[in-house]
Order: sequence, then structure tokens, then C-alpha cells
Amino acid sequence: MKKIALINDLSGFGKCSLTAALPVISVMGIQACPLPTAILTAQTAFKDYYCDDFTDRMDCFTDYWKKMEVAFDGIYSGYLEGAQQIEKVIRFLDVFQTKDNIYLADPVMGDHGKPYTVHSHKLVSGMKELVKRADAITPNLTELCMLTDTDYEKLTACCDDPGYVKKVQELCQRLLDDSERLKYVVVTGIIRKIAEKQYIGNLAVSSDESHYIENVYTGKGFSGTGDLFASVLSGSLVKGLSIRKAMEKATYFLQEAIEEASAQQIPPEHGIYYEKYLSRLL
Ligand code: PXL
Repeated sequence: MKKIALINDLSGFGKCSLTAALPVISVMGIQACPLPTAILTAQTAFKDYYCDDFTDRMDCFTDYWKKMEVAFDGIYSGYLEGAQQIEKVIRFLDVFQTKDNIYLADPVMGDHGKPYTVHSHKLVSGMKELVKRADAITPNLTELCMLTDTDYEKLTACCDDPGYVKKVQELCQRLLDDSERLKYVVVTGIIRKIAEKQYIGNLAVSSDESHYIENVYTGKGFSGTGDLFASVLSGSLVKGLSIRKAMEKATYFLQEAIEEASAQQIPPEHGIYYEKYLSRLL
């Protein structure tokens, strides 16, 4: 059975990180092996939450799994509780990354032009290191700007420009040029304005192809959608799907769950109604 190591946090509420990745990877017929970065009562957009930082226990997973002589077809890293955890992920990669397995790094750092936490400067430089070691990355537009030292406000100010997606593509290309290993940059949450209507799209860029898919934007960004997207992508790439098929699968899976959460006026921090659509990933 194929296996993916999931380096991410476990949040009681928010339908993000491990609570998103575990069901998605499992329904895709792949064994999900979680390595928690933190355990939270709820994700950080909630007003009040308790967080147990797992930094000092992450190496136990690496060491015990090494002693067990297990191997992984995929490695997927997401939310990290701070810059120190970058070293832990690199240590994990030094043990478990091979030339054939697929490492997807989701550089979770912020959204809507803002970082999630205050200690972001060191985290950004650490994420840049992880990006260089990854086969695929799934930044949202905010994170792509952080990784390429681009001014988010300036970039998004021209979101109604016909060359907007091309500009984003050029930023992706820069990351591909900077790494020997990186094959795919998949950017989520690209919002465009055309004739007063808003659209949200995802862009996949590799050295020889690029694909863009977009839908009408409901105006709300829900918790966990980026994590669900990255989970489908990680599972799909491990199963050998092309990047285009992987992105289509992820988009198709998420679209109605987002619309349903929007129609039911679920508060964005609670996440979307993805459970109903898991069978689409079978
Ligand atoms: O969905 C990204 C994410 C993951 N984990 C935690 C978060 C967030 C985004 O806010 O707070 C704990």
C-alpha cells in the first residue's frame, strides 16, 4: 500500500491541516501517516485557542519511523508552528526523501496579503529552503508573494489586467528556475475581476506546461480549502496522475463544498462541507 507522511497540525475545529488531509489521503486509497507539528483546540483564526507546540517531539517520529525501517511514496508538509520546525522537516527529509518519492511542500504562512503569525520573517526564509527540496508546492497568492519577495498589494492592484495571470506565472517560473528538484508550482486563490464580476482560480506551472482553472468567486475564503486542495494534489501525484488531472480533481472536489458552505452561511473559520464530497475522490 502506498504511504504518505503528513507533517501538519491537528486542529479540533477549522477542518484544516490533518483533519483535512487524513480523510482525503485515506479515501484515495493511500495510507496516511501523521507527524503532528502542533495540537490545537481550534485553528488560529478562532478568537481563542490552546496550542500544544510539538517542535520538541517531531524528531521522535523521525527516529522511531527510521528504526521501523518504513518508507514513504510521498511526503506532504503543511502548517509549521515556527521557524524551528523547518529544521525538523529538513531532518525528516534527510532520512526519508528519495529521488523517486514525491515531496509536496505547502508553504502555509498567510492569506489575503497578511501573514498568519508574527514570527513570519524567519519562517519565510525557512520555507524558501523547503521549496528548493520539494517536487511540488502549493502556495496561495499571498505565500507566492512572500516566497518571491513580491509586493502583494502592488501585484493584486492589477487583477483586472489581461496580463495578470501571466505575471503570476512569471513568479512561479522564478521559483522553478531556482531549484533543481522543483517540478510543479500550483498557486491557489488568484482572484480576477472581469466586467465587475469576480473569479477565483488556480494556476499550475511546470517548465513545459501551464494550466489555469477558474470559477466564480463567492467572496468568502474558507478555512482549510488550501489544505484540502494540497491533500488531493499530494495523493494524485503519488498515484501518478498528471498535474493537470490532479488540479482538476482537486478543483472539482472543492467547488460544490465551498458553494454549499457559502449558501449555508457557515462562518469561514469553520471550514467547508467537504465530507459530503469525499466519494468523488474514490
Ligand atoms: O489552513 C491553514 C492553517 C493550518 N493550521 C492552522 C492554521 C491555519 C490557518 O490559519 O491556523 C493551525
